[in-house]
Amino acid sequence: MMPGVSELSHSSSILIIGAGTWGVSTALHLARRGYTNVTVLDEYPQPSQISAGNDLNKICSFVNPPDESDKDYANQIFFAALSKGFKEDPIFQPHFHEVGIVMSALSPGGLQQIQKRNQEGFDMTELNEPEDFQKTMPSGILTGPVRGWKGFWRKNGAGWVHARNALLSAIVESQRLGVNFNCRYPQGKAVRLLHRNPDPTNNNGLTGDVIGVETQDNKRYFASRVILATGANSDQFLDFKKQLRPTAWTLAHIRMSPEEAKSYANLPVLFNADQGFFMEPDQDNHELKICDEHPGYCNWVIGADGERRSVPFARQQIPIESAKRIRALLRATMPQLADRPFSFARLCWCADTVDRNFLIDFHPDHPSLLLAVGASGRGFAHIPSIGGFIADRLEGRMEAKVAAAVRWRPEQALNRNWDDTLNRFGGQYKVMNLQEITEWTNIPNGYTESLLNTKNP
Ligand code: FAD
Ligand code: FSA
Repeated sequence: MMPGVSELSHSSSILIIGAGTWGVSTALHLARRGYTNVTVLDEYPQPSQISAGNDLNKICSFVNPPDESDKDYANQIFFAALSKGFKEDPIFQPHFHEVGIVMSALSPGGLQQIQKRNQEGFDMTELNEPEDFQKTMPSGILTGPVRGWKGFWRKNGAGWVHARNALLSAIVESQRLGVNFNCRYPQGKAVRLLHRNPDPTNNNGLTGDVIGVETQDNKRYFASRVILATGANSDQFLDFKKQLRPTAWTLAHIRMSPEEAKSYANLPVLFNADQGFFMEPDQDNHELKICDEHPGYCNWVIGADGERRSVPFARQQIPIESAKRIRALLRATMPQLADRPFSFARLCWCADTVDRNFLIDFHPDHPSLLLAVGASGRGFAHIPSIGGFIADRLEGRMEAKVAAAVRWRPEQALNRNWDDTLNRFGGQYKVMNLQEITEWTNIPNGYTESLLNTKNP
């Protein structure tokens, strides 16, 4: 134990900043382990409208537990744990829909990427011709040309999760187990970390261990341990030394009739690494969510130090170019829906690490601060289990090989190429800049956050 850091016990005060996917999973696991003094802060009421996990649906594929010798051991451990969670945990199991997944691509890079996924032991069919794809769904659905697509259909151990309902389910259970949620503005908005013995002459006073957080209403919360789980907004609290790149993707909904929603039920997820993806419509509100695929959008702002930083902002509109790509995906697959108006759209922010491995570690200079960030655009499916790994790290018992993969690793980001596509394809095949976007959708009632330090929108 580092000098000055209090002993951790089940009655220690633990403050989680961020009630998104990972914050909520952590709260649940801590409560299940018997921690009795857990508080979660969020600036938005539950489920937060800016949480990347607050969504109709998310893709989720299972993997089998890896061998010790697996090159990708840590990642496979994480995936094996989520697989168990969605199969067995009553809080999450009802929200998983095992409808299978059609994985596909157009470009050689995209094809190589989809093949990398661990598929052993699952029921797989290769898909080469448009008709092969069309047959993965009942007739009258994939009526588009599906031209040039190659891929495979995995019929089991994959599907989608009702993301918002899974989040809500975890929140309700955590509350039942005694977790205190303070999720509203301004009381739940963390504005800065509080440090022990801050030295104002050094590094803006950000020295010493972290002992709590100050909220927008000037209130101070003190805790034995602080867990930072603010997703794409995390690098506003401390210098992550370029380890996090806030990056946004885009999604849109179209509304269907109740009858249509029924006839589009139980479809396999359809993912194309170059064009985008969709799942069956939501059966409550009859909305179909569609995403275009691309390496992501950053919002580049030049700081006083001359460095560029991507600064997230919430917007329930998307660039027109993205809307066009979404319609192009529909034209290729379900042209009968391609011209319907969007009922909702938004930017959805996540934070990419250099290698897209998670970042779950204590901060080297602030030993009571645990970072639970860097979900790297693939962190939702981990909702049943990621909190268990975060709790393991908190308790100092994360498996060494896993801890090594998700450690604080600024050396990896020293010469970071901010424009790295990180094996993503589609769109313009490059990371795009929101500062360059002039045309946005104009969907009625779309919310736009105002941010002082960003020009856009
Ligand atoms: P979030 O869920 O975003 O949570 C961060 C929380 O912090 C929010 O609730 C926010 O309100 C809160 N917060 C922020 N600032 C403050 C503050 N100052 N004070 C207090 N609270 C604050 N993953 C998959 O596994 N499968 C998928 O199919 C998939 N699809 C995706 C599609 C899109 C379009 C996007 C963008 C992401 C997708 N992901 C998917 C990734 C996944 O959604 C994220 O990796 C995951 O939700 C990140 O969880 P998080 O807890 O780190 O962040
Ligand atoms: O199979 C998956 O985990 C899909 S994650 C969905 C997605 O939109 C990505 O396709 C995108 O590249 C980014 O990572 C955000 O999430």
